[in-house]
Parts: sequence; structure tokens; C-alpha cells
Amino acid sequence: MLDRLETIRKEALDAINKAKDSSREAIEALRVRFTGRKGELTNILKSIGSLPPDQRPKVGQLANRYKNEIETAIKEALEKFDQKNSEETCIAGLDPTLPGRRLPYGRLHPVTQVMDEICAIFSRMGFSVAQGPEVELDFYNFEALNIPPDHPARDMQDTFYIDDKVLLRTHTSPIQIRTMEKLEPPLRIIAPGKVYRCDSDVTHTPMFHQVEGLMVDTRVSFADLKGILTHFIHQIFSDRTGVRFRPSFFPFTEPSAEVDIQCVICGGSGCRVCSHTGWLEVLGAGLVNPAVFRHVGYDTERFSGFAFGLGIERITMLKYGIDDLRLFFDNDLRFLTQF
Ligand code: 2NL
Repeated sequence: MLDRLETIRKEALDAINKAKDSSREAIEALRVRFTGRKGELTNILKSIGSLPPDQRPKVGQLANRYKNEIETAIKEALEKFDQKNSEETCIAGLDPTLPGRRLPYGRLHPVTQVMDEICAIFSRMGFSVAQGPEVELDFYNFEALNIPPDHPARDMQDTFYIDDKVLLRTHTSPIQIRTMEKLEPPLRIIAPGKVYRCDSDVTHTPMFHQVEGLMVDTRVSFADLKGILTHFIHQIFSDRTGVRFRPSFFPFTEPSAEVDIQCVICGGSGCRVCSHTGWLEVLGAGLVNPAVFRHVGYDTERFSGFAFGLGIERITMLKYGIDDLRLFFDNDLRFLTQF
């Protein structure tokens, strides 16, 4: 039995010595073969009980000593193998101990960021965000807004028609018409979204983004409109930005106004961006034309309201000093990651 132990010890240490450079698996296999649950040395330890009593202490001591010796040799062989392996990898230009590369985070498009910011400003003033379809009926896009059949906006040159009654919405007003059909006043909503116009050049894209707003209640006045829009401009630009309201015309509002801000580039002294006027047009607005209320069944004697609309790309360009609309649509990460 003692000879058998000596043989196993020698075989094991030789085999470990040979396997130490080959693979982790080969070294692991030797552990199984010699000191595993059914390993050669383990079997001897298990069979000690059947030996004559006077041999048991000697064989037991020796078997345990060799078992420890073999286990230590295997442990060292594995450690050496791993160390050598990682040293070679490092020499090959790879350091497996370095932390992994982070996956690049995506980010929101600047137009989306400004759209979210506009929604947040109006949310704080009690407006809810409304949504609606991009493929619309002529009724919601034009007729209910008091836009006459011969209006230039209805022309094939300006609007994408799907058939004579169905089109891509040219503004987000149809969202507000649909909301008014469903809900009674008082109402305070903003309607952000994509809009489509058959127009494409340096300063126009066939799809762009708009936010419209609508407030309806008893006794809503032009003063409410001025207060809300002035606060909005002070929030989105700066509370030192000058604001002015100029008379204008829209079929869906009466009276109507265009809202200018003091030029954000030159501060009002005159530059190329503001065509040397010191002012920039940023919003269209007005008191809702009673003709619109009649289309949605609102009582024009009891209720009045204001509405406004603005283009998000334009606001984003002014806010960040971007001079070319096409940058929003190129999807160039060198541009998009600056915001
Ligand atoms: C502009 C002008 C405007 C509205 C949009 C509106 C909506 C309803 C009723 C009445 Cl449901 N008006 N929207 C009103 C005035 C102006 O947008 O220049 N947008 C860029």
C-alpha cells in the first residue's frame, strides 16, 4: 500500500508538471483524477478502514500528506497558468484587467429637448398636453379652422393630399379641434407634434415640428394671451428678452397678432439674423374666431379663448444660435451631441 502511495504521488506531480503550460482544463482534469470524489488518492483514503489496524495510522498520515501536496501543486499550477496567460495577453496589447468600454448613451434630439421644455413651461401654467393623428381629414385641418375652400394653404402646392378628403396635417390645430369636440370648457391644452408642408428649400423642410396652445373659458381676454405668452418667452429665452405684439391676420383668430422678441443675437441693435430690425418673429396668436367655436359646438356667447402657434425648429435655432435648418435633419452626431 505504501508503494502504491509513492507511485500515485510521483505520477501526479509529474503529470501536473507536464500539464502546467497546456490548458486550465488539463490541470483541472488532474485534480479530478487524483484528489476528486472518485480520485485515485481519495479511493485509498476511503479504503483505509479495511486495512489491518497496525497499518492504518501510517498509510492514513502519508495519504493525507500527499493529498495536500498534490492539491497545493495543482493550485500553484493554475495560478501560474493564469498569470502567464494574462501577461501574454497584455504583451499582445490587451489588458484584461482594465474596466470594459462604456456603451455610448443615446440622447434626445435638440428639437425634442426644446419641445419638452416648451411643454414643461406650459404644464406649470396648468396646460395639459394633447395629441392627435398626423394623417388628418380636411375638416379638422382646414374647414373647422375657418380656412376657406379657395385659401392658398389648401393648394396642392402647399399640402400633401392622400385623397380629396385626407391629408397630412399642416399644423397641430386639428388636435385642438378634436379635443374641443370631446371636452367642454374650461380648457387649457398644448398640442406639440410633427407637421407637413409641400415645401423644401434652404429654410423649409417638408416635415417640421410645431406647438400650438389653446385656452378657453368664460372671459378669456387678449390680456390673458399677452400675459401667458410673455411669461413663456421669458422662460424659454430670458426674462430680460423684450416682447412686442403686432397686428396680423389668421382665419382662425380675431383679432390676430404676431409676436416678436428682441433679437437674441444682437440684443436689438440690428444684425443679419434680424435683417437689421432688432426684432425676430417667433409666434402667431390671437383670440379664437367664434366661427371655429361654432364648428365644435361651443357657446360663443358664454366662452372666449386664445390660441397660438410656433415652429420648434425656429425657436431651437434662435435659442442655440444655429444658422442652418438642415443640420436638424442630417443626423450628424458631431452636431447632435453638442446639446
Ligand atoms: C403661426 C400661427 C397660430 C393658432 C395658430 C389656433 C388653433 C385653434 C383655433 C384658433 Cl383650434 N387658432 N391656432 C392661432 C393663431 C396662430 O399659428 O404663425 N404659427 C407658426
